[in-house]
Amino acid sequence: MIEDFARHSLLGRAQVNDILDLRIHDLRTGATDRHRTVDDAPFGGGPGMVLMPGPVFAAVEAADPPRPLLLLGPAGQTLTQPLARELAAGHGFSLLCGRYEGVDARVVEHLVDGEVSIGDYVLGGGEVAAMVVLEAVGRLVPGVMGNAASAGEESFSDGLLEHPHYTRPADFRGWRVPDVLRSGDHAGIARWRRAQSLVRTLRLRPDLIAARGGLTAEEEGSVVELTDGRDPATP
Ligand code: JCQ
Repeated sequence: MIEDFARHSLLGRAQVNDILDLRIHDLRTGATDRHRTVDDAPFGGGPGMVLMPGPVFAAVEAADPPRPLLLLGPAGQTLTQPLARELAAGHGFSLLCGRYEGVDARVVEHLVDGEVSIGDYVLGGGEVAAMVVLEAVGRLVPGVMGNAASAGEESFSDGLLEHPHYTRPADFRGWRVPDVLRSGDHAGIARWRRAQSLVRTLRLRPDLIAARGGLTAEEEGSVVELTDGRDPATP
C-alpha cells in the first residue's frame, strides 16, 4: 500500500532523485512460525488481536531503522504543521504502523521512542496515518516540491488559512472574480489576500487566531476595512 502510494506521489520522484530515502519493512519478516503470525489474542480476554512483541522487535532490530521510532496511533502527539517541520528538519525517523486492537505494551515501553496521531479517530491500522505523515513531512524536504509549494507552506506558517483562489474564466455563470485580482495592483492584491486570510480564519477557525495570540492592530485594521466595520464572524 505504502510502496504504491510513494510511487504515485511526489515522494516517488524525490526518491528516484536521491532526495528522500523511504524504506518499507513488512513486520512478517520478523515472524517465526509457518504462518508468519504477527498477532495474538489479548491476555485478560476481550475482542480483537494484539501485535506480538517478538515479530515487532525482530523486524525493527533487523532493519535497524533511523531513530526516533514513532508509533502511529490515537494516543500520540497530534501531527501539526510545526511537528511536520520538526520531522522534516531532523535526521530521519521511522514509523511503526499499529494494527488490530493495538501493539503489545512492551513494544511501546521498550522499543518505541514516541507516538504520533493524525487526529482523534480510530483507523483499522497505521498505514493510512503513515501516508499522511509521509506526505506532510516529505513535501517540506528541500527539493521534493517546486518553489510554488514552499511558498504555499509559508502562508500556513503564520497560522492563517489561505485566501480564496480564482482562475479563468473571469466570469463563471455570472460569478465574477473580484476586480482587485485583475487590476494589476500588486500591493492592493497582497493587502486584499491578507485581509481575506484573516477574515476567513476569524470566521472558520477562530482557534487558529487565538493560538497565534490574536490580531495585531494593523491586522485588526485590514479586517475592519474589508468587512466595512461589521463583525467579521458574520458572513
Ligand atoms: C492514528 N489517529 C488514529 C489502530 C491500534 C497503536 O495502536 C493502534 C493504532 C492504530 C492505527 O492508528 C490510528 C490513528 N492517528 O488509529 C489501532
